[in-house]
Amino acid sequence: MTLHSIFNDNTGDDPGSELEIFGRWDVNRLKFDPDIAEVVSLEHHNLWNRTGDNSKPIEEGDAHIIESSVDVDLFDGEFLQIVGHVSEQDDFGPNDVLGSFEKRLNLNEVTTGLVQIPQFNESNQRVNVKMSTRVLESA
Ligand SMILES: [Ca+2]
Ligand SMILES: [Ca+2]
Ligand SMILES: [Ca+2]
Repeated sequence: MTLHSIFNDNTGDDPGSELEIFGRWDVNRLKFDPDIAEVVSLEHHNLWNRTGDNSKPIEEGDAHIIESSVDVDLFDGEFLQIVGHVSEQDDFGPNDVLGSFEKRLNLNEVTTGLVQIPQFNESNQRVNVKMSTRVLESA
């Protein structure tokens, strides 16, 4: 899995030409444990993590390049979970929550290509998160 970039599609009503972006993106390997009837986490990887006081200014039309990758060995009966959220820092008031994303894929649902992530948007402050999966068949 690779988290490629966060693109500022529109600065909207935010002051200046940049959005001040922060948030977090994680990948987990999960399995349903029938003994306790709960989903348990087998592996956890953080791909990106920035707090509001360390936000990344992104000019409208530009992308913040992240290119953070992780290899996960997924087995039958397990799930790959992608969890992320993106917010926008403001000095003059509460920060803007642009959106969050959560997806669970089983072994058959993981394919090579871009992960379909809806555009994040709050008050016309719009960003696109680009992420992809590459499947390497086991020998
Ligand atoms: Ca804002
Ligand atoms: Ca700004
Ligand atoms: Ca701002």
